[in-house]
Amino acid sequence: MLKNLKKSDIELYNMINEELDRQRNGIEMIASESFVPLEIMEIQGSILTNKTMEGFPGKRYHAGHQVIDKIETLAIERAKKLFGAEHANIQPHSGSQANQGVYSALIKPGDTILGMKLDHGGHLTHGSPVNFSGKVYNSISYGVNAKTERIDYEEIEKLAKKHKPKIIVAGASSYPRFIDYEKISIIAKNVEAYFLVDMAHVAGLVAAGIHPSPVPYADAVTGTTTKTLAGARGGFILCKNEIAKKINSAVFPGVQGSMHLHIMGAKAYTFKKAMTEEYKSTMKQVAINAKTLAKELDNLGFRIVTGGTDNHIVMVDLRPKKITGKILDEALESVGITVNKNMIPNDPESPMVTSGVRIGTTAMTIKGAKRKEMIEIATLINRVAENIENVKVLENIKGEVKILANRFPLYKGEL
Ligand code: DSN
Repeated sequence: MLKNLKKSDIELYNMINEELDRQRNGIEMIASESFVPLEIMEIQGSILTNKTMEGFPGKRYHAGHQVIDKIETLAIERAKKLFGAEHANIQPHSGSQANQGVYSALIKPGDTILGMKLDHGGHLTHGSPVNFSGKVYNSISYGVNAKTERIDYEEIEKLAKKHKPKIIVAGASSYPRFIDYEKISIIAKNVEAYFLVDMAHVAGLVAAGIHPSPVPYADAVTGTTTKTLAGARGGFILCKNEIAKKINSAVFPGVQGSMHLHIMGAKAYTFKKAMTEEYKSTMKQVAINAKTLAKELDNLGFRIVTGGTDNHIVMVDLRPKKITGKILDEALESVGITVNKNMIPNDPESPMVTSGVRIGTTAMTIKGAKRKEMIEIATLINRVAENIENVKVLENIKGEVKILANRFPLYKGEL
């Protein structure tokens, strides 16, 4: 795929190959990652990248839009069909920009938004003080119940009544359980707030019918075509027809200028692929694998946040093993297992240290891993956790990781 680059920039070519080796020989368990089909890389590397285009199909600011109009319409229609949505905007460059688009379509700077706390599982763009969402808007946050570690719907209702937010946001980046979208939509309706669901992490599971869909309940739903959708690197917005015009003009010209047409083409393919039986059965396996991994880690003495998982995420509390997220994250990386340190609810450690790690099963499931491998991976993780300073044991585990990873060749003979 990179034969021309090899001739003109060997330094960069070698770096990309170094990363390919890492992806091939390691066990990838970052919850927001996946391995994309070759078609996605073909489209993202296609001549679509040459075109500049602003506006929407039939209403453009640059000439030469006939084919692009057809491709964007194809992506929009597929997204609507896949999720049963009235309207789709597939232009956001990322999930963050999709959220920015929805906020700027529906509310004004200084208005109140109510979203999930970042350290309880939310996302930066749901009102974190270090993000535009917490700087531009008056951000109030809800969290999880201290005992159950599940979303505290009573707290959402109390905060909504007290602060009268203009938008209530549901969705998370490190929450392993289903979210009751209907319940939050009723709370939003009662305080006359818009209801935004950011389903970036679970969009693929929603598409496959493994996870409840927020589409019937939310005014707007944002997502990414990466993560569980396992396709193009970008964002999208679904909404009711009633606010479609506002959403479109908030994305362009409100938040973005010209579109990324190579990514838009890849989004059209992502939505088609997500309608296939093959994709649905992979997503089913993603959820089975996450449940298996959670159960095995629990058996091995880790504490699983909320006691299990409904999606692709396993949140692990490391305190029973007397290590931090930072320590385990680094030790796992040294043997080729990639996870990320992550705050757990009411974490006594700082975000750079943390008491937990977040583990996701999407990428390895796409490679072909099943329950058997999840049991092996849990054992490997436990051996690393119990031998953090034993260089010899870690070296042996590194070899075992490579053997396991290579049972599922990535793009073998295809690149
Ligand atoms: N939100 C980040 C994550 O979940 O890893 C990246 O999208």
